[in-house]
Amino acid sequence: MRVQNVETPHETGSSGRQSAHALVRGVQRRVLGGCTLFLTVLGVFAADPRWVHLSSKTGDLPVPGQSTEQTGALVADLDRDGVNDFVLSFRQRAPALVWYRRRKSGWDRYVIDKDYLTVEAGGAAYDIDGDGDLDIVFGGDWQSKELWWWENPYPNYDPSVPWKRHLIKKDGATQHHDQIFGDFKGTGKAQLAFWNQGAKTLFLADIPPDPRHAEGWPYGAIFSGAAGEGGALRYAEGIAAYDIDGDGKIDLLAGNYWFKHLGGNRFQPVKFADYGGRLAVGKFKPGRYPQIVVAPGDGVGPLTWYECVGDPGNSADWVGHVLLERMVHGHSLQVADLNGDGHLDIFAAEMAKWTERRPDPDNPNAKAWILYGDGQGHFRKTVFATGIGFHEARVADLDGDGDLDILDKPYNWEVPRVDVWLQNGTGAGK
Ligand SMILES: [Ca+2]
Ligand SMILES: [Ca+2]
Ligand SMILES: [Ca+2]
Ligand SMILES: [Ca+2]
Repeated sequence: MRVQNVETPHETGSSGRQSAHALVRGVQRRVLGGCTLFLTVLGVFAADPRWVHLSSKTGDLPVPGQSTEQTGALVADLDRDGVNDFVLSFRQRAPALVWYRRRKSGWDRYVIDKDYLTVEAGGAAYDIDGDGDLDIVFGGDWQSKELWWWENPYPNYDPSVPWKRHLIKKDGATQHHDQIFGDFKGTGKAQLAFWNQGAKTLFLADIPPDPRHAEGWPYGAIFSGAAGEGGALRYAEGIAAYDIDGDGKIDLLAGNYWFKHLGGNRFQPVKFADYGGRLAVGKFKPGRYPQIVVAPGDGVGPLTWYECVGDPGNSADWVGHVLLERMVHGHSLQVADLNGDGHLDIFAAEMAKWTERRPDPDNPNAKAWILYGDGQGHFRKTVFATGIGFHEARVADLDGDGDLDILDKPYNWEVPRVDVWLQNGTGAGK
């Protein structure tokens, strides 16, 4: 793969910036040059969305809990009323998981797991036990060898009764940052793919026939080794699912690879980028294949999108385009048509704080961007927010009025805290 870059890095004295430059220089080795990054159009755009900002800090939503390390956020319609709800995960203090149930107006907070667990960022939702409601998965962090799922008790949501927690994995190495469900083996039933950073391994687990009574799930490695970490990126992370080669079968992506299924439990890893991170996939321009967006999650580096210019199974045929030269802990990355113009857009945002011991923010001017796509592979960059810490932000319709909203729970910036930006407020009649 190679990367096109349009901006020359500006040197400064900060170590973080130097780290970013190391990454950019790394990808610049493959620079083709002369590419125009952002289509600069002097013309009239459709009005950008108006955002109504709600926060637990101003009493608009219940406070998440007492934990000052908020790790995961997951959007799903848990109560099957057709409107999304969301789950937040924690470590440092109990409870381990809460969910926010969308009401006609506002949210009610319920505890899913009242215990103390060291939950890592990530999370996935799927009807694991096949009873019609979405169950949820989260994994343990560097202190835990465990990966869990929680059984949705629909329709009985008693705030005093937690959901039943089950073990998927209880031994091996620690840290499980990112999971996703998909039928990657083409069996007709989804499997669970998960990173295990302590083992530097990507695993694929089969849902057992009777998951409520299983002691654990059978799982096997499908990839081990480096997957896009290095430079300022601490470990391989990021996971996504999309039909990358257009053969009609869903493919798994993780780190800086996508994985073509060869049969059984065998997959062919195809490197599409030098560096991995948060991953998102979508079609940003016409053509047979989708494109892949990479943001530096727990590290510093560029925001880049990669397109296939030949054979998606050939690493050399993936070409990168740098969208933002430098993101600082760009742990939020979402692809969606935010403004509803029919073209996919990119939401990307930085953390403001991650160091536990320092009281002040590491990155006080943290930025969030929306890059509006034109459907032809060009983007118009806009700043969504400055000075707000984002971590695992999600783009979804959170109030059920048909337009896309934004969910943010910072990791340890001004915590405990959760924020929602509703697009144009909540529509009339909803
Ligand atoms: Ca719901
Ligand atoms: Ca279920
Ligand atoms: Ca759009
Ligand atoms: Ca909405």
